[in-house]
Amino acid sequence: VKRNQPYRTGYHFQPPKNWMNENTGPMYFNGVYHLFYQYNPYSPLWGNITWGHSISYDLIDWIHLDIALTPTDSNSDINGCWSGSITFLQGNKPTILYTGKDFQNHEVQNLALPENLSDPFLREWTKSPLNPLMTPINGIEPLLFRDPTTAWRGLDNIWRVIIGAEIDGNGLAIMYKSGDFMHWTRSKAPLHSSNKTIMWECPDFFPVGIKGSDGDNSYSNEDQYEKKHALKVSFHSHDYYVLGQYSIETDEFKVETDFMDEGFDLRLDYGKFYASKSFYDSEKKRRVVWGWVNESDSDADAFIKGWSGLQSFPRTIVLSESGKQLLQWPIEEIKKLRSDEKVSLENKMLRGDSIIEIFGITASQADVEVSFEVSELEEAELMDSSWVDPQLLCDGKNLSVRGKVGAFGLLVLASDNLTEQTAIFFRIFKTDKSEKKKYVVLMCSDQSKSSLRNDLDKTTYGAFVDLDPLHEKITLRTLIDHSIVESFGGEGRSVITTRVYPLLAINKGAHLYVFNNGTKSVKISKLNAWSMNNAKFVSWKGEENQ
Ligand code: DQQ
Repeated sequence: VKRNQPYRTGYHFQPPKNWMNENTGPMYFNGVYHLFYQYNPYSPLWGNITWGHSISYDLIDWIHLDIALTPTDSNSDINGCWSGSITFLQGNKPTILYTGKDFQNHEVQNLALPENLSDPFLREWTKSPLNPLMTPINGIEPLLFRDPTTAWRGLDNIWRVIIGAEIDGNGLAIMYKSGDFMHWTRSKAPLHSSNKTIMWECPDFFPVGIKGSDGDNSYSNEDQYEKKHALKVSFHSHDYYVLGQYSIETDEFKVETDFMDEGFDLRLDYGKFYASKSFYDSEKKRRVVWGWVNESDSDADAFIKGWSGLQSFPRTIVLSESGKQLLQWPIEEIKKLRSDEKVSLENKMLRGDSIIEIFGITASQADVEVSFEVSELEEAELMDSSWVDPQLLCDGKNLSVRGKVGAFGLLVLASDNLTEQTAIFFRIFKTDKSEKKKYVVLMCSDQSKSSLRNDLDKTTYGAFVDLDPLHEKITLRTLIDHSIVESFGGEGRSVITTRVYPLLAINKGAHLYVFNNGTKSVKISKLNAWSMNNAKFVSWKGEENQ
């Protein structure tokens, strides 16, 4: 049914209808990418959770298959098939470990295997008769024990997996071990824990190469010295991560900085992006991550639209050159979607208080890359040492506040009279000369004027970007897709994803601008913007879904 759907996406993944939350168990197997996701087949609100299943050959176009896992068994999952992960067992056999809600609503961990490995789409999955394999005993809270990661094998050939939990009010990743993947024993020590957070949902634990993108899950002896590990966990509505050294001999994970440490707020995304999960793409030798981007409109709106929830565009994830953080970037396949409608600018001065419209592309479905240079850095406003929260800073210093170096950036999904606009911008501050870092780059995504509608969450988001504007260009890549805006600052050092629901700035009514609201000039070194074609979403019975 083609209804008027201004907020449905053109190239971000979504099922034909109903509720979707996080992706769970992405994988690449025998030439096919699989995406499973938390899915309510009956309603556009959360509930009746099953594993939706879609496949793709290129992570761009998708075929929706039948549901892979539904609640069936009173002792293991009758109240929901919640999140989990894929692990490849010996002989390259994919298996699912997932959390089930049993008849008492207790959270337990279960196993499922493909019914027929020669089916290229792996449409049917069979649950193990041994389920549940792990139950909340020995002090584990029965309602706070879920989301097993991809398991990995140590040099002793024993499998390890971690599971998100909360004990005594603290978040932790409990470790379990098994020789046969069926019988699991809880390790005394968790992989990691924190007394500064609540429940850890959807942990993700993976190696990141010091050089390049090697995020493979298999280990050799040297690996532990050459690779760092990232532990991502989801709490307080965001996906936080830490980096550290993991020893496959002792299972110790020594973190470099810890969750909620002052001054080290490492997140995969500083906007709307939760319960993400990554996988190792053995074909392209890279690690790819997806996050759940939920709605900012109301439950009543969900019924009008008939759906809720998006996946971010898949991103590669690598360790930065500095080794201090992760970098994310839209997978290269995105280029296939760029249409011939392209606009470019080069070396254009943007004076203080000026705005340029970028004509000639479909601004409601676009990919925009822009880089800025600032010559009058010395003139930047002084950073106050009490400004530690970038989100607050973006909120207080929003567009109505005139700065010196910045705000400059993009206005996306803007109406022609600018009454609606989503602003993604930078501001640069100078720190005290005695400090090592002379400039601070703030990146903001301001949704406060994104729609003339009022019944929306229009939170402004912000992040610091770890770049030196004295020696580097300030770059921004923004993916615009009707109601989702994903912005990558500083080559993927800080990412902010948001949801917006304009009334006027929809389809052909959407405009794109570059602006400089500061008093100092900035130079647009380069801007490229493309209209994006639609990705193809079909159900395997052949109907077009979007
Ligand atoms: N969503 C799942 C849980 C997970 C939570 C249930 C995070 O397994 O902890 O749909 O969004």
